[in-house]
Amino acid sequence: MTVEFGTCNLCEAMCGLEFTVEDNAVTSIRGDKKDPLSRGHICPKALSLIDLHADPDRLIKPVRRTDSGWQEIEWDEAYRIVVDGLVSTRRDHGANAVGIYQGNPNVHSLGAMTHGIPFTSMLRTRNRYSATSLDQLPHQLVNHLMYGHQLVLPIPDIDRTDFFLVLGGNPMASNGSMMTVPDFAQRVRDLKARGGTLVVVDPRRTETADVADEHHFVRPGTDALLLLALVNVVLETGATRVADYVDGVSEIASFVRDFAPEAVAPVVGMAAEAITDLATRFAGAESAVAYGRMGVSTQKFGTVCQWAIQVLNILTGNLDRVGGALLTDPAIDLVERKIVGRGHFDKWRSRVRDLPEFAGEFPSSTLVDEMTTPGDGRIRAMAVFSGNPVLSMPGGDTLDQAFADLDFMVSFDFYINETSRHADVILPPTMSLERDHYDLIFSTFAVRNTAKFMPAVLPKKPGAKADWEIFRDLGIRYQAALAQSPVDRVRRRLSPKSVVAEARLRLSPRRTVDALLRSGRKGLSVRALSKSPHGTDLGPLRPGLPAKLRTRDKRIQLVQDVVVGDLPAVHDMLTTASVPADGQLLMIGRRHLRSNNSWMHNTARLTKGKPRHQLLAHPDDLRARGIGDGALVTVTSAAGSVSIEVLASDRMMPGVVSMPHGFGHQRTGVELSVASTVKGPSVNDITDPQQVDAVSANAVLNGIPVTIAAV
Ligand SMILES: Nc1nc2c(c(=O)[nH]1)N[C@H]1C(S)=C(S)[C@@H](COP(=O)(O)OP(=O)(O)OC[C@H]3O[C@@H](n4cnc5c(=O)[nH]c(N)nc54)[C@H](O)[C@@H]3O)O[C@H]1N2
Ligand SMILES: Nc1nc2c(c(=O)[nH]1)N[C@H]1C(S)=C(S)[C@@H](COP(=O)(O)OP(=O)(O)OC[C@H]3O[C@@H](n4cnc5c(=O)[nH]c(N)nc54)[C@H](O)[C@@H]3O)O[C@H]1N2
Ligand code: SF4
Ligand SMILES: [Mo]
Repeated sequence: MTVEFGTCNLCEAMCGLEFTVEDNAVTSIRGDKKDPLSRGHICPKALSLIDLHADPDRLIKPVRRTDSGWQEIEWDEAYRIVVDGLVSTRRDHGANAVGIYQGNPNVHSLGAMTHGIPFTSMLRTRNRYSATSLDQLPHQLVNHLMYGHQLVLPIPDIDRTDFFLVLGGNPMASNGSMMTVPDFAQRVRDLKARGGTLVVVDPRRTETADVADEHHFVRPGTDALLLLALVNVVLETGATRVADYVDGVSEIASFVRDFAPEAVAPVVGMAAEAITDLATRFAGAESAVAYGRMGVSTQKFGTVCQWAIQVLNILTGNLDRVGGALLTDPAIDLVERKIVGRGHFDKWRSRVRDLPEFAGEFPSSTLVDEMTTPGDGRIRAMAVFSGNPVLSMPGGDTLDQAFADLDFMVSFDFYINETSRHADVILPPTMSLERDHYDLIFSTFAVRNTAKFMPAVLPKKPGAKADWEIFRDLGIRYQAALAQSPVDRVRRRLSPKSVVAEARLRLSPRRTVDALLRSGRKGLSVRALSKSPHGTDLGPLRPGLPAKLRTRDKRIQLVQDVVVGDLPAVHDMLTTASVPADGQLLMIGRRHLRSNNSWMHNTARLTKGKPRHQLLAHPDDLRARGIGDGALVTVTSAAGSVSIEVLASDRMMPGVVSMPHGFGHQRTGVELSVASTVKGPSVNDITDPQQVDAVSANAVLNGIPVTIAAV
């Protein structure tokens, strides 16, 4: 028996874990009390790493879809089929005929970062999609515009703040996002113990609202009004503390003049006095920070919301203040080292709906159009990397059919899921206990600077490959096949860039991380980090502006034309019928501690307990429709309808219903050995791919008008 230490990669919190290993198996997992960031915190998901490792349904070797079912094949054969499929599609229909989707777990895997990215760039397609545009695209766009780089993200200094305002985030269930914050609960207890205040704004009284000092309901999709009103009060009362590297304050004052608390209150659903009071306390606090997550990103005015949050923090002097929002100093600085580019916006547009790219990706809400609309440039083949678009993207039903209609498809996944079931070949990587880990991404978003290198805890199963090995093998074969392709057009595209990419593929993630650490400022290395298996503490976040700005003039311009161009539409909510039509309700999403997006439903240990898929609705809304608690209802939106049980809950704002995403597993006939108790339809059969944030084209997953009726 040995005891090993490492990091959980299942969500953004980066919890330190202590593993007991016996006979090549992990027999117990505990929170690592000595981890300087997570300090022993752990959630129920971490334990299910044991189940994932042992899961008989997990693929170890590649499988091919045949008329008589799935067939296990050797890696060489799988590579040959995949290279053939990708190269022939590119040869016959052009590089853009191959689409790619990079799902959420990509950013949680070191190998997918170091090797998946060079591999996907070899495909040279403009049809790139990812979970970004179902999620945090407005954050990245606002960072890019205001701070000059998509990853220059100010992080709430939760451990020192006096006033924490959370809009549309539920870290008690999600464990934090765009803010790596393990043990949120303890951090909130500490905040309160030092006399600080936590305020939550959410259309549902969430688990986070339960631990807050104050919770305000807000009508879904109207946060932009609320935030502009908060800015209005701050400016009207002269409660500003603006740094000298900020431009545009007087213009902002004129933009927000029409958004006084009295004007927005009836639409937002909060009293005008409460809005004024919130703004006054926020601005008057020694330090304060506003933070908004999924609920304010994946809604109609996602970009305006994220922008207004920055404006509020900046005007009140809380950007770059201890206890406000601070930039991080990760050991591997993706921004400073130019490992990730600053991003670009609207350099080109999508074929069917003319939607803007961001950092070379099109919005996921238009993937379905690009797959189904005939014509030059239509997607004929897809490569899906750790994702499940059929359940995670609006228009899931149509996508299901679109995936079935492709000429060729490959999935990189260790499960046959609702999307990969359409693949010609599935390439499964090892799971996290079997691979080295260093968190490149979430170290950049953490509330404290730390660094940890986790060596693989378990050996690979016989015949298995790590994701980086798959990308390496496939990338080299793909390049070779392209070079032999008789089509000149293709050969000319074998640029020196591809040669560099191939060289990068040959370096293991461990060696890549080591090289990056050694060439960094802190004189670290994998060896040095390995001496501190619990993690190396690099200290609290520190102020660093304007030096750390990536804007060309090292200044912050508050007035961003592409964003303020959407303000008239925000203003329209005050005059037009923004409250849904008679009988309509507004639907929002939901996450639970014992769920993880579209997967992990086949671990009995994680999913035990009462069902969690139901539509939550306020008892008054059910009574008004003559619907009993527990009844089966049809939920209908502009995009479609699904049937689901309702659960009466006075935690819901009246007029609002909530349905979680990631369900809908029974639709497909994907059989699991573990009897899954997880039932419920996929909410993305009724979210609408046509509804996007007008600025960024991010998906609208919250604030969807629906009607409900008893079945
Ligand atoms: N309506 C609605 N829709 C939503 C959301 C919402 O709130 N509401 N949330 C959105 C958000 S924020 C996100 S991030 C997306 C997530 O949606 P997706 O990007 O589709 O990601 P997951 O659902 O996490 O799917 C993960 C797949 O990756 C596989 N996987 C897990 N780990 C690995 C690995 O290490 N390697 C490989 N190759 N595969 C792996 C799993 O088996 C699973 O099949 O959903 C979005 N969709
Ligand atoms: N256990 C678990 N943890 C997870 C995940 C998971 O699936 N399960 N997913 C991970 C991923 S991919 C992500 S992106 C993060 C997301 O992290 P969070 O954003 O913290 O998680 P959500 O539960 O989606 O929180 C969104 C909140 O917004 C509220 N909301 C909805 N509409 C509105 C609105 O119009 N205005 C306001 N103010 N609020 C609104 C919802 O009621 C909800 O409470 O969680 C991560 N962590
Ligand atoms: S909170 Fe996230 S990182 Fe921590 S144990 Fe749970 S799933 Fe893992
Ligand atoms: Mo996400």
